[in-house]
Amino acid sequence: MVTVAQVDLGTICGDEDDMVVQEIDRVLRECVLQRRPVYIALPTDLVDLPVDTARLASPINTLPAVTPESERAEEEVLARLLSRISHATQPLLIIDGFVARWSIFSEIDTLVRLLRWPTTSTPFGKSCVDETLPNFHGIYAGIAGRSVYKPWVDACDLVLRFGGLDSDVNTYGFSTLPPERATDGALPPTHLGYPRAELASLPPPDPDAGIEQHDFWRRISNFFKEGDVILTETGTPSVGSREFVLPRNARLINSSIWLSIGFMMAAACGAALGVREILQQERKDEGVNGESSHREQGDGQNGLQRNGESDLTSALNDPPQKNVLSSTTASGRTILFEGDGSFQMTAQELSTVIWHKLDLTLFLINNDGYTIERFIHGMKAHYNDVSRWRYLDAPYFFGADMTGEGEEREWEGIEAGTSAGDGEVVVNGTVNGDGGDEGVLDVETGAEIKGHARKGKQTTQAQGRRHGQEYKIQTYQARTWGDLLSILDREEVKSGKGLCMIEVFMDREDAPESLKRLVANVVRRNSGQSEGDEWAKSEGKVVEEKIIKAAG
Ligand SMILES: Cc1ncc(C[n+]2csc(CCOP(=O)(O)OP(=O)(O)O)c2C)c(N)n1
Repeated sequence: MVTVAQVDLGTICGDEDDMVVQEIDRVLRECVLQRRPVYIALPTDLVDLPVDTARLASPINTLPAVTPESERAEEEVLARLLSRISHATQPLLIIDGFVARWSIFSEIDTLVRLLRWPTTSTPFGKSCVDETLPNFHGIYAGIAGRSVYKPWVDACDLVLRFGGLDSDVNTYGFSTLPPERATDGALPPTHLGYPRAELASLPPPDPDAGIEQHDFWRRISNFFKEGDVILTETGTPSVGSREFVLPRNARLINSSIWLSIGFMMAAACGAALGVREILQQERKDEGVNGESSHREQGDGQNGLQRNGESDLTSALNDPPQKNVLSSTTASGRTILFEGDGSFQMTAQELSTVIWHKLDLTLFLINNDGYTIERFIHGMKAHYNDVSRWRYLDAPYFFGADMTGEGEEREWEGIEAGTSAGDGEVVVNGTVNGDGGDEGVLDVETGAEIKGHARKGKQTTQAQGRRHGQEYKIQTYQARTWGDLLSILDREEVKSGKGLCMIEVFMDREDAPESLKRLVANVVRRNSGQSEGDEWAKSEGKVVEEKIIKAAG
């Protein structure tokens, strides 16, 4: 059953209107209490039924029912737990995603600080633990993670997991579920890695280098601010985002169970609308209280600059993460990482974003098709290819007014362009590394006149207007780290205001390391070989050593 409570109001007789409102309250209570969907069937002939409004005066009781039995059971569990906690010699905390659904960020934060145990997260639980804390060691990825991590976790004598979701994706093929019995014997080394310190010690990227999956996801963390809402679409963005190093009170939304591609584009609309409402509430409150609220932004930095041990430790003194994003914690930015294949499923939601003038920063990962699927099955298979869209033209198509005052359009760096006469340029360009794109472009607009030409690099800025209100549209393309860093350095991009689309080109056969490991392990398992140990000898081990070395 998908829903946790149901009622068909059509089965209640028309004159029992009190029963109708009681039933609605009962179902809504379960919805809030269990944080799960419910179902209310409302027949059209009941819509106009007058009901007594007296019940609206008192809020629905959403506290769980407490009985003497439940209290006794709670005490017993607590006593057992406390005894295990005080006797644990190699304990671990795993913070999973239902922590977000139950809004217990602050409670979890307090526990993590008090215990100071090694703490890890899961794909679904990403952002549920304050990643600035010194005892945070990134996501535990089981057979897809670092070779040192799994044996260490398997040797733990106590693993406490909060908000667990046991889907295959969230548990890396069930390989992260704690073993049933503790293991005795010599303990393996405890170097689980410190993502924040590793990010800080990465040397700057070569500006001329192409953008690759192995370090893009970690490096892009420098763009994040406290209180950002970040969404990552199923595909390499979702897998890659497990490498993010998040500031405090950032919220990461991904799918770790159903994985329908295109979902995040629509979800980003909802998230951006929610962020706007939170901020509008702030303005209303200011009006009521006559005082201006200020953002709780900690040290005023994005929290990523911390790297030394003492700096990391000082994070313990910072205020805990908030249970609910509020006008004082939300940055106002909604940031979506979306693959080109996924974007093609629900691109029309961009129209909704534009229509409602939502603030959205959209990183469109253009790797020419279904890359994650290529790795799973059919690296060169045609069914993993998609049509090559001109993604940055989408705002025009979906109704953005780009003709208003203050428009500024530039077409930069048309590759190997030679003049082909009045206002035209011949292009011998390379798109997605496969070369050979040729054609003629209009030099003013970048529009294709003949052949299959693409713009080398397109930068568009427009101050559109709709119903008299300004709504900024920006579009950019990044093929190298130099391109990307200069885009991210622009104040108007950092602000997160309006719609900002950044098309990031990556190789079609490139994937995050953990995806490569997972696939390699699954292939090995399917062919009857053992998991894990084999991996240590393979290419992934070399990459892992490089990361650890870079982090000192
Ligand atoms: C509705 C739906 N159709 C198909 C799939 C299978 N699927 C999972 S990921 C993926 C490809 C995603 O491609 P893209 O968004 O371009 O991301 P990439 O991995 O290439 O970066 C597909 C087709 C799915 N999960 N959901």
